[in-house]
Amino acid sequence: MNWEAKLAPYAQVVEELKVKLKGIRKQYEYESRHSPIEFITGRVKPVSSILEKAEKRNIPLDQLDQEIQDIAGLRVVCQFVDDIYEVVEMIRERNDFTIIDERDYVSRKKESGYRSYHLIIEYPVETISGMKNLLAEIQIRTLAMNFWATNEHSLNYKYKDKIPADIKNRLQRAAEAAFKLDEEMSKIKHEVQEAQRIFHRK
Ligand code: 0O2
Ligand code: 0O2
Repeated sequence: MNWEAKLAPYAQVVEELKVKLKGIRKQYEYESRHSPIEFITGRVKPVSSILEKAEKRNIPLDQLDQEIQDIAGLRVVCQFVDDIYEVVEMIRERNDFTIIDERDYVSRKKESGYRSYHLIIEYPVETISGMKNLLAEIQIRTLAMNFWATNEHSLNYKYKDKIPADIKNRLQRAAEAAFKLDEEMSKIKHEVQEAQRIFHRK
């Protein structure tokens, strides 16, 4: 397979969505309002990870576009838990793409301790051979959830998905601690935002 050609439209999707989501943040900044978005990252799934996932789930190579939903991946990181739902609502109201699936792992964490809100969208992208509707995954999470997920992801990589029991236990506790941190911060959200507004004006 010519992977570069295959993945080029996905790279286009990632870049376009990054511009659009960063645009939301900028608009809040111009209006000196608290942005529900702290930062955005995006990536095209590396070919090795695509092949690994395809093999693990018995996905034929001609069905990658439909079956692997996160070839184009966007991550929206927020300060507060409430911000996650604000971002979801904002995305829901857009007319430039369609949400085809959503998973709320924020209110219902995964067994690992993972929290995040996932949206799978269908995004129309123009290519030299016409318009293509491609799937993309948008993960929306707080800074604390992101910190946890990043570290857990590294450990999964290191231990090839077989994290030793004692480390798994610690990760579960760390997930609870991250959740508590989010809860505590939510309680002083207005104080923090007020301070940030004053700082921003200066
Ligand atoms: P900004 O907002 O203009 O500074 P790019 O092609 O540069 O847009 P790339 O190379 O994919 O994006 O960047 P990467 O390494 O994935 O990081 C994405 C963005 O997230 C970067 O900003 C980082 O500065 C930002 N980032 C990562 N961690 C944090 C964090 O903890 N806090 C904040 N506030 N930002 C973080 P950009 O893309 O340069 O955009
Ligand atoms: P990458 O690029 O390595 O992050 P399933 O695997 O069947 O549970 P599915 O269809 O993969 O479900 O979707 P799901 O569960 O919504 O998760 C998709 C992505 O969410 C994963 O992509 C991760 O990025 C993230 N994720 C899900 N669960 C966890 C978790 O327990 N820990 C961490 N750190 N991330 C998680 P990939 O394929 O792993 O790709």
